[in-house]
Amino acid sequence: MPTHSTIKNLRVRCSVITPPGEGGIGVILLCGRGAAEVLGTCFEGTQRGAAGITPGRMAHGRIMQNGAAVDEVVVAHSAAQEAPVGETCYEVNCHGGAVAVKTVVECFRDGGAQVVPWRELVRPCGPARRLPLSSRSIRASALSSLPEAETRSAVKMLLHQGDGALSREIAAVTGGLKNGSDDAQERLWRLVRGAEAGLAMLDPPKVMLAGPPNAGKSTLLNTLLRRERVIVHHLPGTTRDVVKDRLAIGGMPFDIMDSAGIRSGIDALEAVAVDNTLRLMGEAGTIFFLFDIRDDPSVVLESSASLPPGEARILYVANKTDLLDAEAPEVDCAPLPHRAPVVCISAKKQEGIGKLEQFLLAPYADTLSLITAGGPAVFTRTQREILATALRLAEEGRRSAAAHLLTGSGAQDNVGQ
Ligand SMILES: Nc1nc2c(ncn2[C@@H]2O[C@H](COP(=O)(O)OP(=O)(O)OP(=O)(O)O)[C@@H](O)[C@H]2O)c(=O)[nH]1
Ligand SMILES: [Mg+2]
Repeated sequence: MPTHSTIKNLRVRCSVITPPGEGGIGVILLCGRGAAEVLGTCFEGTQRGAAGITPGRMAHGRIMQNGAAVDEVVVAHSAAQEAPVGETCYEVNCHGGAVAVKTVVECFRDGGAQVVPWRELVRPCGPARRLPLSSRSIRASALSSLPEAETRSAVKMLLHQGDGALSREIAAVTGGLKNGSDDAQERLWRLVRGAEAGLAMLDPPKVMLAGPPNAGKSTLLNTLLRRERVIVHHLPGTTRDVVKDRLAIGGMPFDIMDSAGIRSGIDALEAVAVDNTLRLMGEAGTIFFLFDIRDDPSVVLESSASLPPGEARILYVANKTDLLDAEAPEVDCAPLPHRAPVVCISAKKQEGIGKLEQFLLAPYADTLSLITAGGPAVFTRTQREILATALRLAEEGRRSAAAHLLTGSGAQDNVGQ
């Protein structure tokens, strides 16, 4: 029997491939050279053990943890040609309850398997994998990405790409590059530029609401989500944990995070919450930095000093304009770090919210309407990399090399579709 560390060296991976949540059945893939050994650590077959489940066969049995059965399962050994070369691959069908699935995964992990995201195990195989721009590969990627699409627009976008919108455009670009057509490079540039929107539809950009305590961050989160998601209170320091939720604007999903107000001289618990806020702020693509429009500038200056220096798009949001006697004054952001624009809103009265939504959509606005109307969209990083390299070649005047790269990546399959 191999030891735990030998199994680890055999890089056995497991992943749940059914959607999260309660369901009738949960399916876990267990793959790798030592998959039989990992299965053997916890599978008790009714008629045969793990070693007896030969390729193409199935076995019924129980998954055991600390001597007790945790679930009843049916294990299928994938036919050899479906598994990556040299690997054993089992499909373990267990009961679909979230706890059952989680416990079976735990048993495999304890047996030496590494838990990986499902996309690492479920990939188009064969020629499609080697030719990422072939119509077959694009279709396979689009369909296998459907479970990740969390907005209607993302689903529509993938279905259009599965139907050939991207393949046809790549074929037209490739043909144009070969025959010297003027607009081929322009069309290629549009594909590469629009990739950000296609990718963001499946991997929503992170937006952080940050700023001093009591600025109205939680109120703004509720207003953007149009429901009472988080507690709002007049006492500063209300929010401790970062709260994340999904927001869709014009069909584009965003992960929006409310956070603890940034300030110093606080108790140990709040200090942990602030540290957490600062860490997550570094991961956000967009930061709305809120402050009370009536705040003393020194308060705003102190907390804005913690804004990360990185690539994030920052928008200063002067909130609570409804509490001003007169029209909102011009807010001078010059002393604040980062050259960022400022908008005035009232989160409570839902005024000025459209400006925030426009700011979020701005990087995608051009391509979003095209994509939602069924146009071509680049939706994987590999597609973007190849197309960006082809564009660079075309810009250097090497049009036939660019066409060659696209053809070599599978684009020739698309011609005539
Ligand atoms: N008048 C008015 N009050 C607001 C507005 N936005 C928030 N408030 C009030 O300001 C107080 C603080 O709001 P929160 O949303 O909890 O502020 P926060 O930034 O999340 O505060 P912490 O979680 O403590 O960091 C509450 O009493 C809100 O009702 C606004 O636009 N106008
Ligand atoms: Mg709050």
